[in-house]
Amino acid sequence: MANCVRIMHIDLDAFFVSVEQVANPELKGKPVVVGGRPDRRGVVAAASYEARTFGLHAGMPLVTASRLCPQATFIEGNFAKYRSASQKFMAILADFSPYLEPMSLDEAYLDATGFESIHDSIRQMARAIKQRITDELGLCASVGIAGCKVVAKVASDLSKPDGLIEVASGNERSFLAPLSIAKLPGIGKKTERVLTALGITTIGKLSITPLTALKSHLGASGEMLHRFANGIDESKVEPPGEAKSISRETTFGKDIRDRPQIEATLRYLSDRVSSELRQQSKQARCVTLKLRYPDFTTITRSRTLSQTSDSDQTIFDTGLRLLKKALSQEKQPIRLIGIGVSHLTEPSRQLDMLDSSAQKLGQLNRAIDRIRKKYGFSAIQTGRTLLLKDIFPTDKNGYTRHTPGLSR
Ligand code: TTP
Ligand code: MG
Repeated sequence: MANCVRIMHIDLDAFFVSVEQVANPELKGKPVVVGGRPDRRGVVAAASYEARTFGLHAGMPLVTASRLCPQATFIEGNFAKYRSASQKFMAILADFSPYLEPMSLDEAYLDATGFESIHDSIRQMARAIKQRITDELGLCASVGIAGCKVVAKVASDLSKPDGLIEVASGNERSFLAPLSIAKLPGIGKKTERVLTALGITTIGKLSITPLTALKSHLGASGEMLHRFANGIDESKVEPPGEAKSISRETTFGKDIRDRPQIEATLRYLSDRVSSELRQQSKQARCVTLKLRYPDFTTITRSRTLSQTSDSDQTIFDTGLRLLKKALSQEKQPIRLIGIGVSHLTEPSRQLDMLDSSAQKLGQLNRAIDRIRKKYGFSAIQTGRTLLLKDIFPTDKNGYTRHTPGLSR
């Protein structure tokens, strides 16, 4: 008999917080928040399950979190520590199956089809994975097992914390049906509002809503959500090629309108993005600007480059054009700004040779990278970013932005 497809979704519980609790066991069982000091701006990155009982959650402003739960311990966080824990977590998973697709620092899909023969059952395999994560890292993972990715993810989410849910093959639809639409990946706040207004509040109801109706209200994503609601997701577990995008963003100390400062911040973030691009020996085809306003609405605007690039100047110029357009259309001050690049490719040498100005720019950028490697990121700055000295503290690694431990 052919094996039926078995996909696992593994996600660590309260990841950043749990890493802090391993380092400082006194924090175990207590309300803990990683994200920054409560008197600063910025948001909760991770909240312990004890903190969640007070209503705290990721993305909540720190001031609100400290008002709801003043007794919580607030930790700034340390990205390098979480990255290192993440690498160990992924290494454990890779011991179980080469068909592994990391989705974020603390989350991965694993294709376990056919692995029953090694572990007695897939459920047993999941238990063994959870055990190793606890024994070796002191962390807790929740696991969902199902016939496709989207249902496995819903299952792991529902099982949290320290959970394990297996959805038997063929039961995907009935498993999803009673759940609220908010549990379905791909349904954000906005889509939830549209569907609720139509009287669609459960995934079951969504699954039997005619496709044409969904498409007329939700556009192209209506089709995907209809498939998901019916427990259908054909996407494969894809072991990583390389990074698909690189981005950097920051929240300002206070909402700002000052154009030179906004542009200087964009310049700085663009430099960090392009420097990372060159470090990965990649070029980008697409540049995306992200802005968040004081009311938390967030927009992204993208532009395709006529030629792929890894140059500070090109990425900044493109971001700046997008920024100018966005600022002309929206009069609110800015809370957060970010810039990212995507559609990454290997550098094309031929173009460089044809275009000597591109070649010179490339040499200049590489020289800058060498100096920064030796003396720190702030050693070289364009005139524009010097303005930032007034709004962000600096250290050897550059400006420490809103959440210093999490700045990259
Ligand atoms: P999640 O897996 O979404 O959250 P979590 O691990 O803290 O909690 P759980 O999975 O048990 O619900 O994200 C993993 C880490 O990513 C999280 O610990 C901190 C970071 N993160 C942010 O920095 N900002 C965010 O908005 C979110 C959602 C996560
Ligand atoms: Mg998690």
